[in-house]
Amino acid sequence: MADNQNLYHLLSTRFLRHPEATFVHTHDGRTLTYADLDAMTARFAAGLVGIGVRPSDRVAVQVEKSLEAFVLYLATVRAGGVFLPLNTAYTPAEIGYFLGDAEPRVFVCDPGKADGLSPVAAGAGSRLETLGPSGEGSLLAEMPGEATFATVHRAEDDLATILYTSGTTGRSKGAMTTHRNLWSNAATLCDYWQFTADDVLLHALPIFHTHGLFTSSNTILAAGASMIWLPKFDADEVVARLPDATTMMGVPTFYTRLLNHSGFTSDLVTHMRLFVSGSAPMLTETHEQFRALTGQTILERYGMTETQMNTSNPYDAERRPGTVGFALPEVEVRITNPETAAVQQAGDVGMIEVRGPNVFKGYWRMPEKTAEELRADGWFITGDMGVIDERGYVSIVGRSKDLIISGGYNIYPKEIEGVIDDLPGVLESAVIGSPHPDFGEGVVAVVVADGSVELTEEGIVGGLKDQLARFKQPKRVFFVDALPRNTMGKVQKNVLRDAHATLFTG
Ligand code: MLC
Ligand code: AMP
Repeated sequence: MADNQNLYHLLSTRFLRHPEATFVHTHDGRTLTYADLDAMTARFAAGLVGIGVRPSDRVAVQVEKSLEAFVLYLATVRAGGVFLPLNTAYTPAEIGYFLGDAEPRVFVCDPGKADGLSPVAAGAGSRLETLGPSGEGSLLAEMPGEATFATVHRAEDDLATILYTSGTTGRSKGAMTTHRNLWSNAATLCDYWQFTADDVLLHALPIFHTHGLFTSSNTILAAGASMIWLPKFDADEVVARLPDATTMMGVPTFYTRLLNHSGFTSDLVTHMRLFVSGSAPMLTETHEQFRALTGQTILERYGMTETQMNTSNPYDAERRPGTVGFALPEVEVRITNPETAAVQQAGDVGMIEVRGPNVFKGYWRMPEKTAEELRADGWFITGDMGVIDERGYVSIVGRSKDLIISGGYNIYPKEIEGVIDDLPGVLESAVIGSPHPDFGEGVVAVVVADGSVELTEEGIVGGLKDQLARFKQPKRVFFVDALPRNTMGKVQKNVLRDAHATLFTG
């Protein structure tokens, strides 16, 4: 049999070189070594097998960030299962779709949400377990006090995780990521960003997305480095813990909030080795403010759920604001004409396509969607428009997909419009993103009434409450007599964007 390609096996081969080294400091004062981590993942993996998780079974999880939640990810992978994390903001209606589509063996939710979610889990044939932020709930009672566990053998192309990403049309798609995908990106980023066992990452990202779960954490595990584990981004807490860290990764909102914090001074960060930003465009102005205050240049990189990290500004050479740097080692990036698929020259704007060991396997149970976006020869069509300059720096100049990125979360207007259009009294709607000083973009809905019921801004937002996660709900709603359309009948969102361009920025 070929060597075990299980991500956990590959990571632990590295981090167990120094089992006594610190893996994590939690916000509530716990410290774990890598030996502790290995023992804990063994217990959790044995417990998961005990409750029926077999290789390739999905384990879906919607819980608050905690050390136990992170160990659940590693243990699922160690047991050969497929980890499926879900945003804590999703409503039961949204969760119902994911569970119905993925049919997980086990669904773990917060104890406080169990009553509402138990019919949803039952409907999908999933066993329900609970896990709270302090380890409370039913799940840990299933874990043996001690266990040895032989990491389940996996081939490199076997699935390790599924992360759902919304679509520009219709249903959310489960991006299937393999052990090889995760391992290659972890090993590459560890080298490219020069992580060593001496690093301490301040981890304030959520762990239900690529950025917090893979890009940050797997890179640390590959380096045998340590983390300061915060439950969420809180600027006061980050300022208090930065002196103990050497590096931080975040979305642009983290950095704009830090720049607005009076305690964030250059003295606080002179010892820091690296600040990384991604998941959303960082304004050049933010890059410049950060550099002026701290003397450090944020390293911006570009990734996505389907591919993890694609490009990065260099560690040692010039980091150029407004660009996302070079294709990572082993990753190919090209620009194509969106209509003809012809490969463009340096300097020409077009569709960004990506190929490499980081590119996912396809969308769960959606072969047609997979074929639309993933070419047979391995190139993934990202939906981002970009340009590569003579020196190889990639810049993202727009998106061909109708997408809003708010505080690093992707929001697909189509999904919001569908729910608004179903509200009584609505004829149609258009959802756009407007520049927002905190979130980068803020969601705005423009609604046309059908005259049957009187509509108000509060009424529209209230009508979405049970159906859409709060972060997706419009921050403002406007009413118009008709949506602007071009001669083809297509809604002119650019006209609406222009009309509301300074809504949040004054
Ligand atoms: C919270 N709210 C948001 C929001 N986050 N609204 C819009 N966009 C967001 N991102 C709303 C809440 O619903 C609430 O509304 C109010 O803001 C305050 O909520 P909160 O929970 O206190 O917010 P806060 O903790 O301040 O969260 C903001 C944030 C968080 C920016 C810290 O959103 C965050 O951690 N974002 C990171 C997302 C991320 O990890 N993305 C990576 C995707 S991977 P109200 O009205 O009820 O008060 C990817 C690939 C790659 O893209 O390249 O990395
Ligand atoms: P997601 O589907 O949540 O993984 O989001 C991926 C999308 O985020 C990409 O397709 C880009 O549109 C966007 N993105 C990620 N990093 C950056 C960045 N540094 N600059 C601009 N956009 C980015």
